[in-house]
Amino acid sequence: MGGWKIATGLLGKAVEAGVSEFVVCGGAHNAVLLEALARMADSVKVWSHFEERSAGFFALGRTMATGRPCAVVVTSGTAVAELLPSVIEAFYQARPLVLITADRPASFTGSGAPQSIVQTGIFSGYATVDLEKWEGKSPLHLNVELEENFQIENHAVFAGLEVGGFAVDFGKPNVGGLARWLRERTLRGLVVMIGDLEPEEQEGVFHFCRELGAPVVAEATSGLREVLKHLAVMDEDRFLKSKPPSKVLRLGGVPSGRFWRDLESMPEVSVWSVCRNGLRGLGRDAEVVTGSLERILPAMGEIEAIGDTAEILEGAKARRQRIEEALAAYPDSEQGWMRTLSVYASISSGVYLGNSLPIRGWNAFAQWERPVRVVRANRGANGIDGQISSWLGASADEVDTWGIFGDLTALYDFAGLKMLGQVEAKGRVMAVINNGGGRIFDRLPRLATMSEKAKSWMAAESPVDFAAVAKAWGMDFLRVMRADDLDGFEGNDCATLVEVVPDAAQGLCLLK
Ligand SMILES: Cc1ncc(C[n+]2csc(CCOP(=O)(O)OP(=O)(O)O)c2C)c(N)n1
Repeated sequence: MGGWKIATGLLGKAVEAGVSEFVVCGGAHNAVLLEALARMADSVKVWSHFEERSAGFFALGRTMATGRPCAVVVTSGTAVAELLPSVIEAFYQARPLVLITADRPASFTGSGAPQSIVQTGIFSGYATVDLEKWEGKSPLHLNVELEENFQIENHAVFAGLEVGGFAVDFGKPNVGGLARWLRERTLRGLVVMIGDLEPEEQEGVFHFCRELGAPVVAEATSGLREVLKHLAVMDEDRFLKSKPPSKVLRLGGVPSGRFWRDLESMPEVSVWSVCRNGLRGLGRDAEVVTGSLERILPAMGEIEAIGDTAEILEGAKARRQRIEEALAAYPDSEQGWMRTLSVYASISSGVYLGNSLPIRGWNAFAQWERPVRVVRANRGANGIDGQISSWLGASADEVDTWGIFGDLTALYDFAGLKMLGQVEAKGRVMAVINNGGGRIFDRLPRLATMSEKAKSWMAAESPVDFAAVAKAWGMDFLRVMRADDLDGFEGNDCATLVEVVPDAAQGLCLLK
């Protein structure tokens, strides 16, 4: 069969399986796929990139925004290998990222010919290769052998092709077991931890938590942090470690906070998770109910309110007060900056948090008054790669949208800024917290025992002129050090890079 027929046939199948957006990175070996896509451009959306690692993450961002499959189309060789990080992230987030990779004809495989590597199965268990059995809730790899030369045979191959739906079947989750476990009374009670939620899951989880009345740790990415404020534990990492509950119910993605990790060494705490990817998120024993929350929670029937939570919630008020006082005293600390940025971002259309420290900072220090429903992050495998791209993909159509990134995290993905030319730029703000490298490691207890040399390798300080980066990509630029430097700030018609330089000394005072 000619290359044209193979290419159009494959793209047609992808469309039938529900793919309506493609991110293309060109090369000689996938040129036929690009040409075929150019001829179907009215029925599908095509984004164009040059760097495959970023493109994979941009496509992942699109799946976050639309809930539908998005494909990335790349040439052969290491271009395919560049997709591995986004495939892994998509696997753990249970997102339908589709990899369409051009391969050389079979005779080239393993021959050492240019740009010929072994591509079949390169993503191992992270991507299925069987389109027929694919359920649309994980990565799919379509590797296709193509000749370099092709002849265009039929201009209207895609006429009448409908974008398919994709059915998700979660099988039979153990809802009865979960309901019984919830009803069991225990000495030290229950805490609900809520991670990333899909937009359609938020409403049900909100009502469930309100009826249950148990103390809650709601991550920003749940979209429920502010509306469940009256149940919030506050300063939970410290508090829950000192007074662990008997039971933890996790809803949605894996929580970012310290206490979730502490659960590894607390086998006496019984943990149940309800999540889409069916992974328990802990190395130790724990129960999992697999499925989307809007399906599982109603199946549990009536929810009985949990009693005796007054002590925890009363204590939470005092803990909240302490945090407010510290933020008022040290507004230019990194924590103070998270508060300030959250006030601006809370009147935007949504915010993306690029790495662990901004996520934890937002969870603990962001404003509590205005509900922020759209808070996104990549928490599948917690990589700091591809973050700018995921943000741009997830918010591509949105005006007034914010992304907050660590300086090292931003550095990983400058190539991702290429997409600024194709996404909505109005009011877009990329805030970079420039604290001189990976400061999250300052909190590692074992750091105290390490040599100065090794510590400097951990932080990986890399002086970067962010003004020059902004200029290179046509962004406005602003550098701020004191909280009031941002007074009166409004987004522009083009994207703005805001470099935030927190006061490290204030941060140290605040943490005391
Ligand atoms: C791809 C990848 N490499 C390394 C890590 C380990 N890691 C986690 S956080 C971090 C440092 C992040 O630094 P920065 O973006 O400056 O943020 P900060 O911690 O200072 O907020 C590193 C290297 C990772 N998560 N992902």
